[in-house]
Amino acid sequence: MIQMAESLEVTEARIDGRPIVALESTIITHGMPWPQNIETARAVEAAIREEGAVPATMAVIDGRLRVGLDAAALESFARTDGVAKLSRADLAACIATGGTGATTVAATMIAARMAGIEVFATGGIGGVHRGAESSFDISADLQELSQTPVTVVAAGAKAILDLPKTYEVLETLGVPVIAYGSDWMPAFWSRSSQIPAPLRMDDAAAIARAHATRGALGLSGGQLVANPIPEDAEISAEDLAPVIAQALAEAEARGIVAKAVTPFLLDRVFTLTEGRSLMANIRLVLNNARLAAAIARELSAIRS
Ligand code: PSU
Repeated sequence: MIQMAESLEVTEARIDGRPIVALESTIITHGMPWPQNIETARAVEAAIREEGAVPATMAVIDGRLRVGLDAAALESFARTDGVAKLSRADLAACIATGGTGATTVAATMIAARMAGIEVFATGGIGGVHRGAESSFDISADLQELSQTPVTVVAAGAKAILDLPKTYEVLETLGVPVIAYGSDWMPAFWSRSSQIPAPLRMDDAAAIARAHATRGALGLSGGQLVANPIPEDAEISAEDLAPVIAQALAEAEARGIVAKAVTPFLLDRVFTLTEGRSLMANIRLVLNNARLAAAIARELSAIRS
């Protein structure tokens, strides 16, 4: 049996039938530097509570799958160096060997499904890396969205990726990609990618109904809700293009591959934008957390 350890707050919310929003932990350990990582993790949890839902940050600590971390566990996790990055392929091995690891989008979806949580907020999902036609580097997040019934709220896929190919793969996998309040797909740090949105919805209730309807139809998999970064926080795609190109060239020159690619690129973009990318990343995660809480509230109303 898998030992899932729930935080008191999550257990109480479950008993009271209050909405719960899952959060991932790779963004804390691999996506942002200390101390902005813990500050963001706390602010995201607070935003979800303000919106009337309860946060459940997922992680594996000493072989236990944690659903919701208390303040002390969150801080010690954020301070720990060298934590493993867990996706679908390594989640079981980490639990079985008593290890400690941070959950990516894919692993967080698996944990959320086990815990009965249907809505999850993050910054940006993984996707098809640029040059994937030779490297074959495609994030396991995409497959997970096609298998696991969790609605994931993100600012689209990260702009370091090949966005057109990422959305092609999601289409092939039958994943609903819903832009929130926009006809265009967002591009993580920028509001628009110039890629038309496959679906558009303008309110949380519609997104919750679409989630519940997929379940009623017996369709496997979740939904990707792509929520554009707030206007006053965005970095223009023109400003970012040369930065991303330089970061990608450096990754190639240094032979960075597999799981190390995304954290390396995010770190280089942070340095090359003198921290602006991190400020934007924090704002978009907060924005996603609020929308996810609203969707979770609507879904709880449907379920009750
Ligand atoms: N959102 C962010 N920063 C991040 C991530 C999401 O704002 O670092 C993480 C998520 O855990 C996602 C991972 O699953 O990046 C993608 O990694 P990869 O490309 O190796 O699949």
